[in-house]
Amino acid sequence: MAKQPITLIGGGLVGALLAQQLAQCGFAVEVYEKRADPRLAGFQGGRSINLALAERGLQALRSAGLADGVLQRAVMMRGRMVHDRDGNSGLQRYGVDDSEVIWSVSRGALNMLLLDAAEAAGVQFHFGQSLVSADFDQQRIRMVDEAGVERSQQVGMLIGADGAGSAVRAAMNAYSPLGERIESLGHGYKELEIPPSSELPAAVLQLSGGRDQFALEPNALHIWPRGSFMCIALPNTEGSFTVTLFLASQSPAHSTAPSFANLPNATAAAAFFSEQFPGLLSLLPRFKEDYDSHPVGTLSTLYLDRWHLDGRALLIGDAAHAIVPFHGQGMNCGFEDTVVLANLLAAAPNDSAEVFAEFQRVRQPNANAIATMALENYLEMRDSVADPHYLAKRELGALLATRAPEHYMARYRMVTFSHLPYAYALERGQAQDVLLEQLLRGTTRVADVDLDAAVSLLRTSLPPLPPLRHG
Ligand code: FAD
Ligand code: E0Q
Repeated sequence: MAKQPITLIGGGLVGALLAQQLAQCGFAVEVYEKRADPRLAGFQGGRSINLALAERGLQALRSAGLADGVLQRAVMMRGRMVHDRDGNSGLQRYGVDDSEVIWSVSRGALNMLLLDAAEAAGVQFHFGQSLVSADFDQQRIRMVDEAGVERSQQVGMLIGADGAGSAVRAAMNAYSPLGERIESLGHGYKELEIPPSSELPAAVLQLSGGRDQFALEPNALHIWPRGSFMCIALPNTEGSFTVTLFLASQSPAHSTAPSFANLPNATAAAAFFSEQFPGLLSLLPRFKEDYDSHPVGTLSTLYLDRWHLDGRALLIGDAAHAIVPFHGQGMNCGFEDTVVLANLLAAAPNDSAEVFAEFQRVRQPNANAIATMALENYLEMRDSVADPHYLAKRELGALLATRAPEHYMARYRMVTFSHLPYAYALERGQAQDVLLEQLLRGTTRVADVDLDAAVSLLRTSLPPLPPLRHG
């Protein structure tokens, strides 16, 4: 029996990678993407926006045969470089050594690589085609192009990889409610840019000698935590950094607390930056232009009761489970989704109802878990990276991980460097945290803890960790 053709909406990161894998499994795949083809001349050279790629995303790229190509265009990040108010900075390693690092990749370059790979695998793309509605009884979709011209198309299996504002989700929800809940964080973000050193005045580069084109340490994710707001910076291959300011959208009524509403333009924001991020501001020669021309992005978590409409339509990636970005896992989670779905569909190509239900059964608990952990990480990033109790727990955890690696692994490492399900990482992290709290009761000095006793307690109270990776 011939395989049902698949229509994918959205040729972003998750859509393009899923399309490539499905085509490799022998499916006929068509992708409709709202934007123009980013590979065409004229679309390159936009602003560089980057993301952190970690083990889960890398594993999905490996299984698609694309990991090496992506890593060639990535910058290694060993840890987070925390910059305090006094201008001091220090590196907190993410993993135990250089085998546990994450990678800064350009969103645009990654998307183009994935589009090339999908096309080479036989996927047919239709760019500049935006889904406007879907008729699930007739199995027809309607699209509109940039000129406003509409077309309609018969579809087999419909998959929505059209991101957090998914039009497929809206159509499914109108046909049969999905139990949608969107929780706004109340904080937004704005992107700015640190150019390569050659574009900065020599005076601000006193401290960056030997780093070649980079104005800051290249192999780190930089973070300037300031309590209720923060900036981060990720390196780009050309020597620039993309900076993101995370800040409350609104302030309480009559309050002058910083927020995007209270800092509507670069003039207002410059004073705020020179007070809160003086060293950083000196590395942002285009601060005014960037601040005034780049939009404020919004941040929310999306929860759905149901991700599919029997066997007719399914949501994947941000369309199903958009999360806040503070663990750097949205794309990684979406990439992990694609491998699970491609494997299920390859095993039962004509039983989409069963496959979609199984996909949701496997992935939804994990999507919920990473949503929770991403929200928790925002608080951790903003405040506790400098809190003595937090630092003591971190230090004790690191000692336990060295002494009993089969029994202890920091939650951050399980999320970032293992293939253990996110739901497992959340649950195990809670159990480990209870133990650390118990061991540190009444002290913030790790030296006060009897390590031999701590290790025995760990071994008797928690089972060994499962194998960390597969495949
Ligand atoms: P998208 O990337 O949003 O792609 C959706 C695609 O669908 C787009 O190409 C869009 O044009 C298209 N589309 C939309 N509507 C239609 C329509 N009606 N018809 C046709 N096509 C349509 N994740 C990480 O793993 N690491 C990070 O460091 C990280 N940092 C982040 C920082 C910020 C500030 C934000 C906001 C997110 C970050 N993420 C990160 C999350 C990551 O960006 C998303 O999880 C990821 O892009 C999801 O991919 P997607 O393909 O599902 O959706
Ligand atoms: C990572 C890597 C946008 C963003 C992406 C990230 C991370 C952070 C803070 C942010 C989390 C961390 N982190 O450093 O703990 O590990 O991707 Cl804000």
